[in-house]
Amino acid sequence: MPDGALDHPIAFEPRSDAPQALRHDWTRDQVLALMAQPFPDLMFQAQSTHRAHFDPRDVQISTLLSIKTGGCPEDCAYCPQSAGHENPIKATRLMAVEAVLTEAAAAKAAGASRFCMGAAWRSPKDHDLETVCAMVEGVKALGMESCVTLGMLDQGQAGRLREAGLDYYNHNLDTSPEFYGTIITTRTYQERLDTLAHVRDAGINVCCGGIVGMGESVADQAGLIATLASLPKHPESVPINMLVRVANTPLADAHAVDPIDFVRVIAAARITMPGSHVRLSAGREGMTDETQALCFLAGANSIFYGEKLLTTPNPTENRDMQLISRLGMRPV
Ligand code: SAM
Ligand code: DTB
Ligand code: SF4
Repeated sequence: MPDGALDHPIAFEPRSDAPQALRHDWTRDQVLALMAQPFPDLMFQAQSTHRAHFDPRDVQISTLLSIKTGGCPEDCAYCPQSAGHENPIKATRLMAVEAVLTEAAAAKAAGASRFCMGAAWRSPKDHDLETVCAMVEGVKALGMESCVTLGMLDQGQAGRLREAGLDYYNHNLDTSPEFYGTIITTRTYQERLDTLAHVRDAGINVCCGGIVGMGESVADQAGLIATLASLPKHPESVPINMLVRVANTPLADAHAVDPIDFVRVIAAARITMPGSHVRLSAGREGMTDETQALCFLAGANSIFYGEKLLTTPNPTENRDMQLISRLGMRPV
């Protein structure tokens, strides 16, 4: 342990003021006003909210695996798995259940509590869904939480996944309703909202967030957060991704995001969705430890853990455990 921080844990005392009632009526302008505050005020508000709902030392740890890579018919401009982009990534078939469970067991041994499986589909075919259900059952049997992201679902498919014991379904809104059409044309924002409603109605926890750094305005970032925070129930898990600029995608040359601006988006997610886990998601490989520390201070309390996301690199497990330890935080 680099600094012995975990040898001297601070006692956690929740703030005396009770957690505030959750709001579901955030407007884009209200979120913009939040984000435009002086940084010290924004961070104070985010910290106060975070501490009223969570132990600020805890970082939830999820590991990702791409169970079916590439060859995707959708045209998401950020994504290396779209078959429509130049020199797309090689497409693979759906992995075998046993191979997936071997990876899940390794992730558990490395310290992950949730195993997230992603497939590059527009929506799952029925026979593939059965295979994924067997994976979900196997992950559960290992004593881990399960999450899958398979594209659009109808109500019956969501119900089938719930029956198999699925804990979380990841389906992102990605950006604001206004900016969305410049990023994806093959599926609508409303279709995404419909899938989220099916997942919610099936009784599965919702994991839903978006991406920062695709050329959107601050108003679009606020619009994404306001839309998420105005869902009938807040997503239990809110992944905030910093765009990973992948060669041969239309966003390969997007402008880099100012890390402070990124922290402001994390803080806005924390303040508007106080009881949700906010995940500092893709993009950590290119971030300094100090930027990540600011994200945790702004209320991020979950990460993707393991050297690969779906197709792109993530920090090594060693680097992450050292950072968590240096900050006196702890994986959960
Ligand atoms: N195909 C399914 C779908 O789109 O619903 C599931 C997998 S998809 C890769 C899951 C999410 O990963 C996307 O919605 C997007 O938010 C995120 N993502 C994909 N490529 C990314 C990139 N280059 N940088 C940051 N986030 C990315
Ligand atoms: C999410 O919001 N981020 C993850 C997960 N949900 C599935 C995916 C990030 C993908 C980054 C690009 C890649 O590795 O292909
Ligand atoms: Fe396909 Fe998902 Fe990538 Fe879009 S984000 S191209 S749907 S894998």
